[in-house]
Amino acid sequence: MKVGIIGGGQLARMMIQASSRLPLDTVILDPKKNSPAGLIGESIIAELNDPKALEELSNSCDIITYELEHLDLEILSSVLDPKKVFPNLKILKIAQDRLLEKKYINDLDIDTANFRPISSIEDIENIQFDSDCFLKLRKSGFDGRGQLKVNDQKSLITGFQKFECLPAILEQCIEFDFECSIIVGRNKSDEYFFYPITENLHHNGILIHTKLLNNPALQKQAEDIARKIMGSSNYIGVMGIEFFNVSGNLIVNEIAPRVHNSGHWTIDGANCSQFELHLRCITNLEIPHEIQIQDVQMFNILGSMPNLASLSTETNIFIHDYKKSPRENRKIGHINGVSLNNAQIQAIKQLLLL
Ligand code: AIR
Repeated sequence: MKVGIIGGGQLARMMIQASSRLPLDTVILDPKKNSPAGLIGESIIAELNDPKALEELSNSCDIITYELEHLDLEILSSVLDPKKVFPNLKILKIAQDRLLEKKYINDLDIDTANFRPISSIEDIENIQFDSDCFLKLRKSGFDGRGQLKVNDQKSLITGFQKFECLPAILEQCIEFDFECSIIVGRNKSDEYFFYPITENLHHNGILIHTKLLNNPALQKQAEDIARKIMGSSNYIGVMGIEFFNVSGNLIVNEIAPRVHNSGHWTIDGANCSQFELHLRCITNLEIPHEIQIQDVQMFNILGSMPNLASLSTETNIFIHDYKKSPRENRKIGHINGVSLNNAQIQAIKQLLLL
């Protein structure tokens, strides 16, 4: 069986690495010859929305998945056989658009931050601010891009103009205790595999550190929310759901219809990584019925690769280099540490300037 992956970034790279344990072949579609995934696997080199290349991918594969959500849905729908695409294009459409996403989640009786659509300067005229808000582009923003904090009409108008008056939402800032997420897989037989929720620390909207949360009450809430979202959308594959924890109540921040950065710890800390789980779910390979988890944490490497030689001899520290060129704040690798001692945590934080 062959799986086609749209996109050749680090998420595709880690899926290819996981596929070596499975009876599967993979091919990616990416415009760059030396994309992180293209460096280790077969690729079709073309733009992600090139209809001919998508058709080639579709014809040569039994199953199609994607590793980023900012894709041209019209082209995907016209070229790909929807029976082959997982997660389905309906949930991709929702996850691509912050307004549709929030409405979808609220319609399931799940809480999000309060929001309102902003499509024109007129929409801003009657807005009264009683707290800080975020102006967020409806489409194409991730890792803190396409977001601005605003606290009055003037800053909102300036922000909206900075975003070229593109469709946006105004979202109330949530005063949370901490941010957390769950990674969940669901297969075609409606079986679920839940990882433990993790607490996530962000810097300027970019994830920097993830550690396991042992909190049965929050875990149950997160699993219930995941079941509602994934069951109602007939979701097949792995999904990441990000939350704000407000006094023990989980509020959904956003969903990712793919493997997710806050699940990278699963490579070295679980019996089945999120990448393997995703491939198993979408190809109908059996998924594990029991979960075995180690005490693991994950640190993102942003910008450029520091000299990590001092860590490479530690047998409980695993360095993952995506082989990307350096760029400010770019996710270029991560470190997983199993049962780290305090000295090791300090050493990692120092090397990564955290
Ligand atoms: N990605 C997808 N959605 C969010 C993220 N972080 C991953 C995918 C994608 C890559 O980040 O693997 O291909 C793009 O990273 P960059 O640094 O090239 O923008």
